[in-house]
Amino acid sequence: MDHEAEAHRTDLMTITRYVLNEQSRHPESRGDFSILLSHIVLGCKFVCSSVNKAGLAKLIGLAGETNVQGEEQKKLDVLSNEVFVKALISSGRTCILVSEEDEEATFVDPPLRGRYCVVFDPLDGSSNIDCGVSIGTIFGVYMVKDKDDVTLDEVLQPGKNMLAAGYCMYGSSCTLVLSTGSGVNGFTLDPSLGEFILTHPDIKIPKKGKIYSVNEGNAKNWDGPTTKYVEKCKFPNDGASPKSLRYIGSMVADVHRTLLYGGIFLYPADKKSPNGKLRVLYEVFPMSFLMEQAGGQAFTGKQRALDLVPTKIHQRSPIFLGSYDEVEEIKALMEQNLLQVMLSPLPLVM
Ligand code: FDP
Repeated sequence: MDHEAEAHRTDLMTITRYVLNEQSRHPESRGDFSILLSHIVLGCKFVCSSVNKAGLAKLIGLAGETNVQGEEQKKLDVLSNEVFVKALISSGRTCILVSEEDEEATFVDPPLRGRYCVVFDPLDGSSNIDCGVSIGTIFGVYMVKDKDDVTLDEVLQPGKNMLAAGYCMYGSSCTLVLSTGSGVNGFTLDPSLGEFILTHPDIKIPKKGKIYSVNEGNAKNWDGPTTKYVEKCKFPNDGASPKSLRYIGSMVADVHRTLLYGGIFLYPADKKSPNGKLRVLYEVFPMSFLMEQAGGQAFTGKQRALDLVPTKIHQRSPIFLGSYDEVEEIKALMEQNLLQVMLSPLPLVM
């Protein structure tokens, strides 16, 4: 046995070590955030293990169905929600939870309350579960001033007020990408150790990208600027090469690729869905937070995504996010269109 190599293997930057290091940079910190994060990490590990076993354990049946043992089966997204709700409440550090799976927000009982609100989608991209495509958990964290006097307004805040955001992707490997407001770091689960190891330190998105990612099946209902932008990706008029199209249809996977390789991910408004499809609190905000922290941008078509003030917990918004220069282009096209609309005596055909 190569003892030296083994000893070297133990000198790893685990997510726990990373968070404790970060905590020590804030002497006033009481360690509450580190505890909260360790519970989020536990939820991710649990869901990762369930996702990996899904095909074998027949966890992918319909919620409410019974399996051969006569036990009620839980669909993976229902199970993942229960896992995260329990993990977050048992941390003793949360006061409000907003989950994609629950119509109403959960107010944690006063004896178990802490200062954090967590907004999350426990298993995003669920239409991809049955075919084994990458899916993920997305989360964002806000902090309240007074945990004994909390209202829903604590989570109806612009994304720029989030303290932290991240996602965990259950794919060919299990990768947790996190920002606590000073850059973005990626950790990969080492299944033999059961630990997330820092594998992608200080992620920076390339300033320009060669990939666009969108559901082009909706193209006939897009507005003018979106159509123009995508046309330009395919038929650039400046001598550049056309961009490649990559669309998995699972936000975590599409955003993860965008973050690492650069490019743009868009889920725009269209005539059928004027607010787009993706949810502000637990899809648009956390991903926009990560993009900005990695040097990219996120835009709703009208404003910086993180400036949006949601009025409902399950509100939707169009989103364009990714490399700085790509989002700049979309912004310019939107602005141009707005100017034309203002100057035109006749309404433009969308
Ligand atoms: P899903 O419906 O499979 O849960 O908001 C959920 C989401 O997936 C995102 O993960 C994904 O980016 C988007 O919807 C895909 O929507 P389309 O199928 O309309 O392209």
